[in-house]
Amino acid sequence: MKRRNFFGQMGMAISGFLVVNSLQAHPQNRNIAPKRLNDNPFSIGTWNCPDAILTSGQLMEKGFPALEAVVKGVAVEEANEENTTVGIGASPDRSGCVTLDACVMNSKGDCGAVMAVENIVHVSRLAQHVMEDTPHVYLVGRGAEEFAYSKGFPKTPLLSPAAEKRWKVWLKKSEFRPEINIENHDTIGMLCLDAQGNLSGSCTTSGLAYKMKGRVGDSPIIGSGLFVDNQVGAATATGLGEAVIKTVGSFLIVELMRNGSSPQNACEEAIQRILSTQEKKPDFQVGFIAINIAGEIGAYSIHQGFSYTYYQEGKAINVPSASVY
Ligand code: SD4
Repeated sequence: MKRRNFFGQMGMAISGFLVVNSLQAHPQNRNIAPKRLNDNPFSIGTWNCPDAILTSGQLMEKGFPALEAVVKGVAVEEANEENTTVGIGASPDRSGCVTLDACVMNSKGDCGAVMAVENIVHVSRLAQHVMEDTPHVYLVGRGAEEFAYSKGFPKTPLLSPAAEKRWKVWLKKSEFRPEINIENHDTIGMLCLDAQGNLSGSCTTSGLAYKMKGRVGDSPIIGSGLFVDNQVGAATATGLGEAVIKTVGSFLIVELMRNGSSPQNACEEAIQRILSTQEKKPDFQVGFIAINIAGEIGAYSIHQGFSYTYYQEGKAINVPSASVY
């Protein structure tokens, strides 16, 4: 065995041990995964996003398809100025400019995404337009913004006074390092399963606070921040996008489910894959959520603090995710 392979496998074995160990350390987190009841609409979103989840669930109860439910659901957070990682009010990049990323994917496997978009609040809806009204999947920057105006989106400055104030405080030290606390990660990834058994998903974010100008993370990248396969299930991610992109996390989870893994095991294996590339305990967070077509869900993260919200019988329920550490 080559030395590099040996250490690679040792690393995987060690991180496998950490996963098992920490699961034993947090057993209360393991039996929480709820399941869709009968054929009722079901939706699940990253972090504590009750209004967004309620919106999506109630729309599906009224007969709206999963795609409309997911886009209208995440729009609640895009319009929420208090959410510092999505839509209006989000933290800017280092130059003080708020740029948004989003993608959508429907039950037919169609997808669309926009990246580094300025002045547009509802970028998930814009991604849907890219999917439905253009021959392309990705539109970025100025091109995406101009496309939005051609579709009637209003021009809206995204930097709120509160976000500008936070940025000015940050500028004093200008220290950039990924943070793992909940405040710095509330990108919304949402997966909806409608009464017809069709799945759709969306992921929308401003990315990491004070990122380099032009930086794009995993959230709008199909297969990394989101993947949907109506025959199998869907997954979405939050956290340090660079780590998710390197392991194509959401696609990996769907492929693991295709090969028989439960959503929970698939999320755990995707986190394990990230850990296997790390020499020491990572100082960044990644969290995944997943759903299969039977309506079973899974969630897993590197560090404690990640949570997810799901819709069931008219309620949005927030649950802490199991984690490695
Ligand atoms: C990114 N994954 O741009 C996003 C950040 C995130 O909550 O999830 N924040 O890397």
